[in-house]
Amino acid sequence: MERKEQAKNQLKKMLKEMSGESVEENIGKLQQIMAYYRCAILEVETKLKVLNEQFSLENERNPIESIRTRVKSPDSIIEKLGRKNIPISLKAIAEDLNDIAGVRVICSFVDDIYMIAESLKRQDDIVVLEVKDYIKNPKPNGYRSLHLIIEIPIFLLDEKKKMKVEIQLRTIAMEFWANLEHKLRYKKNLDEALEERIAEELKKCADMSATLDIKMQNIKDEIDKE
Ligand code: 0O2
Repeated sequence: MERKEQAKNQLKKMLKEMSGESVEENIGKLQQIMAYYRCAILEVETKLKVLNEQFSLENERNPIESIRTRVKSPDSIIEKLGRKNIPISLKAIAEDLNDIAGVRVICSFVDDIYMIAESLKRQDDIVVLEVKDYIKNPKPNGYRSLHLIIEIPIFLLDEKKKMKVEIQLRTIAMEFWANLEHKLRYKKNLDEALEERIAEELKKCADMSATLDIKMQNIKDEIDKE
């Protein structure tokens, strides 16, 4: 099925599952909320590009390797609300999920992650609602990243709206591991023993990637001292 068609069907499915509200009433409102999230992503992306530009002017290198953005898919919204036992509604989509708008920032070095995060936190139109530091405290499976949930204003024709955006900051090594782990997690129907062994192997890979990040950071620090 074509991607556009698939997205439309997912959207219809979500609207049908909204209790007590008709599809016709909701479609416009839902499209509007999603557009607001897309605007919030644009704001955050611009801020990140400005920081990257300024830093590279002063230091002759880019701390940000790449930026990826996404608005959460309807299927993923349904799955997450289900996981959190929250009934599907427009209110839940507007207020209860923190990561409908997602921005992923891939940095060169671990220090760059904290430098970019601190810089964003200092901006006076951003409110940091939550910080999850899975770099200092990795998840038991080895997942590492710095997550910020922020609130950022978007300026519309005649109003200002505060939107939540999840920013995930990671190094290239963290991104490599998280992407492969994510893909492997979707391989279902593995027998229990094999699943356990794979989890152990993935944890070892996560530890290796953490060591690699430390080594690369140390090399950079040594060169910077010269
Ligand atoms: P997707 O498809 O990436 O959107 P919260 O959002 O705070 O209410 P949650 O989901 O437990 O609750 O938050 P957390 O732990 O900060 O994780 C949010 C996101 O981080 C996930 O979004 C993933 O993108 C990523 N993530 C977290 N743990 C892992 C992990 O073990 N492996 C990988 N590969 N990614 C992880 P979603 O909604 O799960 O998925």
